[in-house]
Amino acid sequence: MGKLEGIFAALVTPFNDRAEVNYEALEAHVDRLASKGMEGFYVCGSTAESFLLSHEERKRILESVVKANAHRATVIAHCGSIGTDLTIDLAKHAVATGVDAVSAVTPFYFNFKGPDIVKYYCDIADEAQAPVIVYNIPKMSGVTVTAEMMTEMRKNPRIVGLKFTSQDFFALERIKEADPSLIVYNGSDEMCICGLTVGADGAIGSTYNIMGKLFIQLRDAINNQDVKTAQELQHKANYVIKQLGSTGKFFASIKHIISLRGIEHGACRRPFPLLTEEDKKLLVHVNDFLLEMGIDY
Ligand code: MN9
Repeated sequence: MGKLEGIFAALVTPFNDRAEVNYEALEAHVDRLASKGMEGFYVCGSTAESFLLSHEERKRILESVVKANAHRATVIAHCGSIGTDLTIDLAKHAVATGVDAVSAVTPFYFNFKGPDIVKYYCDIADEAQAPVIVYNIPKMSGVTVTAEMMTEMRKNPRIVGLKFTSQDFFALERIKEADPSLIVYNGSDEMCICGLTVGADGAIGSTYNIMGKLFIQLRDAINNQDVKTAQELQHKANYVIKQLGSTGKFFASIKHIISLRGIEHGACRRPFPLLTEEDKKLLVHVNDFLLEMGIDY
C-alpha cells in the first residue's frame, strides 16, 4: 500500500469542447505531476466536479489515473454518492483498479443523521474491504462529522482516515489528539499551515494541481520547525488563492493554468460558468507569479 500521509492533488477533470472527459489530458497531467514529485492523488472529489460526472465516467477516470500514475504517487478514489449502494459499487471498482484507499463524502441531500452516517461508512468498509477515508466538508454537504461520530466509526479497523475540509481547527486538533493513529488531511488549502501545525498528517487540495510543490515545501518547513518559511509560503499561496477566487470560477481557473502550462484542460461542466477574457488575463499573471518562484507543479 502507498503511504497515506502526504500532499495530495485533488485532481480536476479536463473536458474537450463538447464537454466530454478528455482522458488523454488527464493522463498527461497525472504523469507530469507524478514525475515531478507529487505525493498523492485524490480522484473524483469535489474539485473533479464529481457530481456532474456519470458513474461510468468516474470509473474510467480512475482507471486512467491509476494507469498514468504507474505506482508512483498514492491514489485515493473518492467514491461518495448519494446512497450506500452506489458508493459501494464505485468503491469495489476502485479496489479492483488498484487504489490505496477509498473515500466518500457524507451522504447528502436527505438530511441523514449521525448513526445513519456512521453506518454508511462501516458498510463501505465492510463491503468494499478497503481502507476508508471519511470526507468532512460541511460547507458543501451540510453535514458535520463530529469527534463522537469518528469515535464510533473507528471501532471499524478499516476506517483509517479523515479528510477535514473545514476551518474549525479546534475540532481538527481535538479529533487528532484523541486518536493519534487516525490519518487526518487538511482540506482548506488557504489554511494548510494551521491544519498541519495542529496535527494533520497531510493535505488534500484543489490548488495542489498547480502549486503542490509549494505545499510540499511548506509541509517540510513545518516538519523542520521553520515557522517563518512556512508562513512565507502560505502567504504566497494565499495571494494565488485570492486571485483564483476573484474570478468566482475556482476550478475553471485552476484548469486554465494547467492549460497555460501546455495540457489543455477546457472549461467546467454546466452549470458552472465560463471564464471571461478578463479572467484569463488575470490567470496569465497568476501563472507567471508561480513560475517565477519555481512553482511549476
Ligand atoms: O478538497 C477543496 N475544497 C473544495 C478541498 O473545493 C470545496 C479545497 O482545496 C479548496 O478548493 C481550496 C480553496 O478554497 O481550499
